[in-house]
Amino acid sequence: MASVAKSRPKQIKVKPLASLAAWKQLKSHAKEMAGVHLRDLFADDPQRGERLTAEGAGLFLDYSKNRVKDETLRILLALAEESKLREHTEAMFSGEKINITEKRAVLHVALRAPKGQSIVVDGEDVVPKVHEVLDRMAAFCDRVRSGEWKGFTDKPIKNVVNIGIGGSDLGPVMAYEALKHYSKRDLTFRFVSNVDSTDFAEAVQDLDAEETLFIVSSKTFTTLETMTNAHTARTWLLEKLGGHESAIAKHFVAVSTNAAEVTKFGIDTANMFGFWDWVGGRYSMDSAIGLSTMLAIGPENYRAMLGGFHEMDEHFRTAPYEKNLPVLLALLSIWYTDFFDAQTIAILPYEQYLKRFPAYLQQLTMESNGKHVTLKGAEVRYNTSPIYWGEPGTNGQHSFYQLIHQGTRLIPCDFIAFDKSLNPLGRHHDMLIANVFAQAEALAFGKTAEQVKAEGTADWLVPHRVFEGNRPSNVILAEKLTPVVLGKLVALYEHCVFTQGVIWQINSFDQWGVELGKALAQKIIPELENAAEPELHHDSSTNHLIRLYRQKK
Ligand code: G6Q
Repeated sequence: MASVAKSRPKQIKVKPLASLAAWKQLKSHAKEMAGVHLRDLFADDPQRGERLTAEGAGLFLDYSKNRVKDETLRILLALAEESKLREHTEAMFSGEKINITEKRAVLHVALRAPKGQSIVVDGEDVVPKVHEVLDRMAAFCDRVRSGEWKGFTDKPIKNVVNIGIGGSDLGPVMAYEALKHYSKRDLTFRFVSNVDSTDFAEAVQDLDAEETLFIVSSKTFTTLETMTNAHTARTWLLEKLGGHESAIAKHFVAVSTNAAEVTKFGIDTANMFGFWDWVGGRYSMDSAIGLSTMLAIGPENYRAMLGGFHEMDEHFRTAPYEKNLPVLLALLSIWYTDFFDAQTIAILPYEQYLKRFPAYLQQLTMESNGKHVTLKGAEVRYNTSPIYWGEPGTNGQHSFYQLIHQGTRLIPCDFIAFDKSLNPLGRHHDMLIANVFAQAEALAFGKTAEQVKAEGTADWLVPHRVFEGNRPSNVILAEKLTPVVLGKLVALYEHCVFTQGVIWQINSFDQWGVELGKALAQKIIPELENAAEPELHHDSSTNHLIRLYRQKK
């Protein structure tokens, strides 16, 4: 846990959100927009589908199927200005300690800053340090990928197991899956995160220890799940390799900020790749936490991915807000969350390789902006982060899309699709993309009772077959899923989350909400394990559950 400031550090001065002129205008404007249908908005403006689009860093955004008029956009953009988004953005990019509750800079943008750029934190330029680690990672990856790095029995590495959780797992898993097309296929990758022993057991059950490399990824190197799994991996490896402690150095490397704990574990710090406290866990997939990604796709592709991140950083920082993709996405999400009472946003990638992207975004969005107090510590009087969720298309269409089309809730959707498939096969890609466009069209325009009747539907059946439409969506298009494009997509949502946080006036960079459960688990572990019946001081339900488990285990 970070050191905590005694008094609240200075912040950029902004009036409380509810008292901003734009916020008040949005309140009354929302009443006006409640009855406006997308059918009419499109009918009134034949150019709408071309006009309400934006392009940034090579990504194309069609946001025309949102329940907005020009006036809505004008006020939303004014809200960004009134919230001093520019000033906040500069504060982040220049390394100010904007994570005030942990007294830390928030500098994931430095992880992809090109050589020669300078970003100073506490009097030190961090960009050269970033590149030094990247160079060390590249040299290591080259050795493993070429077979030069040998295990204890002199065999080259064939299997890589990343052990980490949360920010030290979700990014690596997502990126590995997303970029599998570019990966070295004779290396097997596994990811172990859960403290449930099944996760580890299944990950290694068919692996040869002599050819296996474990990456212990943990910023703090104290996380319960990761350290438990790392010790289990250590025992597993030693058992298989005749108990020789010296095997550890050949089969374990670490990614961490905590050199002391890494050494205690037995990993040589020569095989440790560092990062810094200004990289938040959920913003760390492009730090050394991406070591498994680099091993999979190679240093060149990895650097290309960083280039994609950086391009989106520059777009976010410099593009006017009316053409700024992260800002537009954020403003639209706030519009629905706070003025239409939308509880969730669906992320629907029409690209099989992005199957873990929604899960990755769940942490990025909800751990960042699932907050109930402002930076000043006041209870918020509006909704903050919606629930993000999703599955890749077209699978979702055969399950939960029913609710999105005809249910009682408003669920804004982000469709993500690509002009080209990485595995073109016959007509598959046209069919896939036809489904993206069809879903967005169906959600927006629906099907009226008259249309249903005109198809000869029996009167009693008509209501069941009506689609009311007016359900908003964004369509994000890119050429094809490359490392560069993945970097852009992740940075797009990172800056969207940042913009949301600035407007909601919350700290997007701490996560105190995960602490209480962790602390209670530490208390309960000995109560489950002690041979003697422990004295329990929980509530009656927790006490009862503990006793039952002890009887039955
Ligand atoms: C992310 C969170 C959290 C963190 C994990 C793993 O922003 O802080 O998900 O990444 O708890 O932490 P360690 O990397 O320290 O093991």
